[in-house]
Amino acid sequence: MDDLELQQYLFDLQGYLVIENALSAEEVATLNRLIDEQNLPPPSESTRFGSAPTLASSLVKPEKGVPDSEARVDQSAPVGSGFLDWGKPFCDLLDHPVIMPVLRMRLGDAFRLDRLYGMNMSKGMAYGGLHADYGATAPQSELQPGQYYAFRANQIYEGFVVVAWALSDGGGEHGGFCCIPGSHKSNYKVPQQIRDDHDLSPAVVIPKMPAGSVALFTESLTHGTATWHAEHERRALLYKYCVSHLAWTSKRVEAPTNVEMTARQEILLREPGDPLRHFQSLFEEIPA
Ligand SMILES: O=C(O)CCC(=O)C(=O)O
Ligand SMILES: [Fe+2]
Repeated sequence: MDDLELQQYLFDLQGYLVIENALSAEEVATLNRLIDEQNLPPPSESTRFGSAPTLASSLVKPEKGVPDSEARVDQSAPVGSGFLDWGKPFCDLLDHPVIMPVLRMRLGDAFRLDRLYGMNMSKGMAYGGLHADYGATAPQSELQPGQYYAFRANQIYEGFVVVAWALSDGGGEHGGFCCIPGSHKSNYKVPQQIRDDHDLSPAVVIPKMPAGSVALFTESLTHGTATWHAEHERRALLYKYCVSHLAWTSKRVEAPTNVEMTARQEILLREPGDPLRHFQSLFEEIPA
C-alpha cells in the first residue's frame, strides 16, 4: 500500500496502518543479526530492550507485575541512545522513506523522536493491557489541549505516532500488537469487560505483521499486546514521534556515539520547539 490518499483515509478511520514489505528480508536479517550480537537477556527477564531515553532499569514499579507502560520513571537515571548505538541500520529507520510521508500527513513538517525501545516476547508471554495515552481511555482523561486526536479544517493536528517495525512474523494467531480500530475517536472509556481477557474480545484486532512490515498508530488509539503464541520470538522496534513542540519524556534520546547520522536524523533528536519557527522542517533541503 503506497497511495497516500488511501493511507490517510485508513489511518484516520482505524487509528493505525500496516504497511507490508517495508523492509527487505536482507534488511530484516541485518537488524536481527545486530540485535543478536548484543546478547540480550531472555524475554522472560526483560520484554523491552534498547530503550532510550528511559532505560528499562530506570522504571520504578510500585509492585511486581505492573507493566512497564504504567511504571514511574526514576528521573535521576542516565539516558542514552538505546539501540541507535547498535548500528546505522537502526538510525536509518528513523526517517525511512516508507514512513516519512505518513508521519508528515499526521504530524506536519516539523516533528521529533520522543523515545524508542524494542520488544521481544517468547511463547506464552503476556504483556500489559489495553491502554491509550490520550482521549477517553487515557489514565489522565481530562484532556489537555494539544494532545487529543483533534481534527479541524480538513487536517489532523498534533499528538503522538508510534512506528513499530516487525523483525519477526507477528500478529494474527501469533499475538503481539493489538488494538480496537477506531477507538481513537471514541467518547467513552474502554469497558472493563473488554479489558479483561482483551485477547479474546471480538472488539480487539491483532493485525497481521509479517517480518519486514511496519505499523503506524496514534497513541490515542486503545491498544496493547496480545499473548505471544508463536514458537519463534517476537521482535519489534518501536519509535515514538510527536509534533516538534510536544514531549512525553523529560529527557532526550542521545545521538549515538559510534554511528554517524544524517543531518535530517540529527534534527529528529533535537529538543522540542515550535514547528518551523524554532524547529526546522524535515522536508526542506538540509545543509549538512
Ligand atoms: O505490543 C505492542 O506492540 C504494544 C506496545 C505498547 O503499546 C506499549 O509498550 O506501550
Ligand atoms: Fe502503548
